[in-house]
Amino acid sequence: MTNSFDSNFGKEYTKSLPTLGNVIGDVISFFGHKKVYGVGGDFAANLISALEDKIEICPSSNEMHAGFSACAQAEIDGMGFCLTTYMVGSLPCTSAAALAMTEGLPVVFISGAPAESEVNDVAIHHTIHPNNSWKAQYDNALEAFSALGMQVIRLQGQRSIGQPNTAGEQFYQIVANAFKTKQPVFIEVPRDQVFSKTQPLKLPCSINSVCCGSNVLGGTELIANKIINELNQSQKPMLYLGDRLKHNEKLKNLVLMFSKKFNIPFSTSWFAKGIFDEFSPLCLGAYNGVFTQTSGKNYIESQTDYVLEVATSILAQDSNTAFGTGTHKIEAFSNKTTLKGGSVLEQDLLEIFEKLLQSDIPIFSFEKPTENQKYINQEDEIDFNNLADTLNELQGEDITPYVYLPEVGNSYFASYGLKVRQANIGRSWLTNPWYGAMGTALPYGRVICQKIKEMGNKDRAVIIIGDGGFHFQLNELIHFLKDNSQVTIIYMRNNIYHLGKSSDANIYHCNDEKFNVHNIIQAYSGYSTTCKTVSEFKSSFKTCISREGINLIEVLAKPIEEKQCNELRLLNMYIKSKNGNKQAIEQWNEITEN
Ligand SMILES: Cc1ncc(C[n+]2csc(CCOP(=O)(O)OP(=O)(O)O)c2C)c(N)n1
Repeated sequence: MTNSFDSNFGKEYTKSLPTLGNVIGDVISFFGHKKVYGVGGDFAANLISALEDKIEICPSSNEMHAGFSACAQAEIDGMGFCLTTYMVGSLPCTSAAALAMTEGLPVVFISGAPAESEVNDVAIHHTIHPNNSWKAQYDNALEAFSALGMQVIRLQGQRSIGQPNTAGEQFYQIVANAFKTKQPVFIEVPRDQVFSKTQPLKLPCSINSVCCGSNVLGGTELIANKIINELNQSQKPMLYLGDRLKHNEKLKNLVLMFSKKFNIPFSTSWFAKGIFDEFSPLCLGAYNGVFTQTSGKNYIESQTDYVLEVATSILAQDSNTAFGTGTHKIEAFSNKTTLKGGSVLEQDLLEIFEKLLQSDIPIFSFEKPTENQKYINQEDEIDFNNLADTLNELQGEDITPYVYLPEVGNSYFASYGLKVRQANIGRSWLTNPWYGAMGTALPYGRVICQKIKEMGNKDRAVIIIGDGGFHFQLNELIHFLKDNSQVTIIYMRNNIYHLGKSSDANIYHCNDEKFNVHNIIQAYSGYSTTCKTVSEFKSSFKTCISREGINLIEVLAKPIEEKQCNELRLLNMYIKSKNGNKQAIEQWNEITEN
């Protein structure tokens, strides 16, 4: 099709037309990003050429890792971008896309695709069909991502003489939608369209103007009045904060100002861990019923007389509500106002908190309950049962915030015992707590290390990971080396996939006694050591966080009951009691009755 736009819109307009590749670069930059994570391939080659001068395209060790890194980018920077080739490259990202859907992350998965002129009767390599197929199929990746519930699009070229294509605008609109809805999107870009001309965009003046902005939900005044009324009758109110605050810095700051102005303490859900400073005099820690051990627990359960719950999930999520054990006192709290937030970008909650901040509310007297001092014998073996307390001692003595990246497995559950500082990068505990995919800690850690460096090296990245989890993804270490990242990895070695293990079947054996992790770390020019006792661990940890590059501490964890963390012991007891185990039923009743 000819590009005879001149006679239609005039020469000046024609001269102003950018290429699609240029617009894609501008839109990615507009949403605040100079980085994309990906793996190349022939269908993505034109996209790479078009973007490489504007945007840093960070290579990942495979596409799933690129997708996970883009998820981490969305967690800390509000939006993530992933670039792959057609089908063989995009399909491995479906796991990361599912994670992004579940965790509410606006990640843009961009895939190269066959040229529009290539789409006809000929089967193209990387498409999915056997050699006896009767027809060519091109849309499997679009359908696969769409099946996850995501918005998907293949950008379209010019269709009408004189009318330039609207592919640039299509790209902007779907990316803006990801931003507004906090959901991932999938975009295929036909390779012949990358250098074709598209209609020019006039981008909004800032990211804050992307959304229509106005809150169409009414009743703010009435809701605020109800809360003011409740607060005026209360002596010991509390805020209970959910993870939907993680992508709304403005609302998060308003809520914190509100808490501070009226001296109202706050607690968070498990999934909102890492967003707030748990060392703050107003923070009662992350709460999850019987699984909580903080000193704040008693205050929450026996002293609080009114709860204002903010930005928690619409649907109750089992692991965030004490696994349905009925011990989550806030879930069933009778004197509670729940503000879930229904409007785009929580505009309704912003209005309510702006109003509350100006209202006539008493200043409450609150003093944080003193921390139960935990005694740790420094010569005890270090294991999951004392790991969190040991790290808490280290973090308590160190003003440099640690950014914990627990991998799914025992490490994930043990990490709920950690007390976190407010990190300079905005998050001090980061994983995929709800989706629970193993294989993310290193692709996430890589992004966090880059971010820490960009922000002046004021935090320390600490990955806690089982041996099964480490072996899932250790090829990503090459990028820590290339990026010259500073990281400490706590390698909890028990030679099996322990969490969820239900027999001695071979499938649970993820490691071998003969495996030497130090040789691997040496290959990545890193430092490593093995620690047996708490005191050895503490001294090695201090060395690791002060060294450049990759650092690893091997902990020889024992997969036995006494060495498990409290959260896991309870969970296992609960599961056993549900399965009719008499001793477990008795133990469970004893714990939950008081
Ligand atoms: C992608 C993925 N595969 C499988 C699982 C199920 N799973 C959860 S924890 C776990 C074992 C973890 O073992 P390891 O990393 O060695 O840590 P440990 O629990 O032994 O400390 C498995 C297989 C999962 N959550 N995600």
